[in-house]
Amino acid sequence: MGIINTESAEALNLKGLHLFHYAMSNCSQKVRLCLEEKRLEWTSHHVDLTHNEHFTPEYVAINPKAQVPTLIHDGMVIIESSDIIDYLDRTFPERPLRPNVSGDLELMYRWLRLWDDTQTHLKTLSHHHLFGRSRVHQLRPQLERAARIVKNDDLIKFLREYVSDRGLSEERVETATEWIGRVLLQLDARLKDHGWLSGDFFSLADIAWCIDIHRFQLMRFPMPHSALLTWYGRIEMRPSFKKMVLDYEAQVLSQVAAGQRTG
Ligand SMILES: N[C@@H](CCC(=O)N[C@@H](CS)C(=O)NCC(=O)O)C(=O)O
Repeated sequence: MGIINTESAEALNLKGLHLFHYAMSNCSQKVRLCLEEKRLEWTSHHVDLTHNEHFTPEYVAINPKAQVPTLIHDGMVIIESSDIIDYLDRTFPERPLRPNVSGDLELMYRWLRLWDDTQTHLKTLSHHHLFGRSRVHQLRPQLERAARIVKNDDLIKFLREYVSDRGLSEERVETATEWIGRVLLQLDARLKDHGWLSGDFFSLADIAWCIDIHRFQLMRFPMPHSALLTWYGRIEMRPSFKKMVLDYEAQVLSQVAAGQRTG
């Protein structure tokens, strides 16, 4: 479980649920969707990745990995989006988002672990196909200063490669493309004869993966998977999806389109 022992007075003093998140971040979208499905009240702290707000000493004191999202519940800091949604569903059992049969529950956790392992590849393809070079200008002057305080070698390595003149390597992009292709087949195979990813109702597994499918659509990743698209179409109609995913990201996307910024 991604609990962080923080000495940040700001974090320790927060009461209730506080989410540090970014509108366009898929990991943040996943947590916002979960909060809304469970009808939980929360306080928003928007961390603008395009302005490197995740690299400020104040934020790094709360989340040393300098990533969003971070949940703070009555002073307790939890990072890692899969751990956060699991925590929310365990702590607030009303409107459960987990199957009650043990085999189905195991399957839900397997889908969440696969989601975690896919994140690095989704990040690669998001930067390659969607964000392009739009973060480079803001990141370059601040990256080495951030590298001195952030405890996240993978993130720093990724961003160094991204801001380099050469950009992300072809090998990285190819590996990500192949990975995602295989994962989409796995998801589609499950959904060919099941309505949901685990058990027989909407669960944390569906929350996590619908967010990534949305991202693949945005980047126009080929998805000729009919069962997967039918399942996604049903989730996209949920009011929670519109409120916590589409409405939040609309503003960022319009700025990307205008060539101003991205995240
Ligand atoms: N395993 C983490 C991954 C978190 C992550 O990758 N967050 C991204 C946004 S989705 C981030 O903060 N990136 C910082 C950056 O790109 O500079 C989780 O699931 O929460």
